[in-house]
Amino acid sequence: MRAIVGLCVAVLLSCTWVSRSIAEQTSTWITQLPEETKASIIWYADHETGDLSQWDPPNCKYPGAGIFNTGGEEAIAEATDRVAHSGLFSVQATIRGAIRAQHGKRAVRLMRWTDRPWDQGGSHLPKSAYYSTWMFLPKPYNSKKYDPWDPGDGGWWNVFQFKAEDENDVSQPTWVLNIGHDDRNGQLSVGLYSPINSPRSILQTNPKSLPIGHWFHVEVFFLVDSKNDGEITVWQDGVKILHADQVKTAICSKNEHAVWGIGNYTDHITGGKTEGSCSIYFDDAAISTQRVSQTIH
Ligand SMILES: [Ca+2]
Repeated sequence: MRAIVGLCVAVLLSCTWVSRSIAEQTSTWITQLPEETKASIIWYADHETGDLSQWDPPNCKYPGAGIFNTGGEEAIAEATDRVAHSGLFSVQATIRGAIRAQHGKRAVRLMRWTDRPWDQGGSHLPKSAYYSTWMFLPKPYNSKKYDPWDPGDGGWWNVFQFKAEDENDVSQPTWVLNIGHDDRNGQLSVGLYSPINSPRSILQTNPKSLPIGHWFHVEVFFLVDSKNDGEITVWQDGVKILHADQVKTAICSKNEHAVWGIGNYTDHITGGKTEGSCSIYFDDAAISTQRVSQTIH
């Protein structure tokens, strides 16, 4: 009898420890932000639901968001516990078959254009806001294209983008954060590309390299304007790395709203297990009216 009681106590203690342990692990980065910063968050995804319902809410006719993949079974977005910035889960964005632009584009796109589903009283995202996410690159991927098979774009790898609808209500990219590869030292860094401005590319003068196998934070301030009064500023781990103002950030005054997304999108990449395959991770993504990376040092 004494042995049975002892066993029960041991099991109870063990259960208590497990539940506390999980609770501690699921206390996410966002819940630990300063109160004022936390109060400015319009929307976030920490993926602690263990699925992608924060990006693609079920049972909504008009979610104001969604997951848009290109490439059939060669583009997969899924929640994973393989790595997590905080809590237990992140989102894994995987593409395969992105080889020398010969098989077309492969894309995972996690997109938002409202603060909450239209069905639940959602509104367009504000005219200006901060868009952020933690990212994890497990390998030093390289999207650069080389002669003689470079079709002329030199390579691109879109991991964070803004879009807007044109006069015909067709969604088009406005500003893209690409990850580029420096062949001289093998380092990766973020650059901006905008097909609706001139010049189209803005690169860092002294590129801040991206870590491989470690989480890093990317935050963008985006002010929407279809004339030339828009603004975009990029911080990496709380350090300002890119900026443009007096630029176009929407295509037409009719659709002066931000559409934001993160993902894994290219037509050529190496550095993974096989040519054309690439998995990257995102966690603790947020839209806010205050800069969340002020707390990162
Ligand atoms: Ca998480």
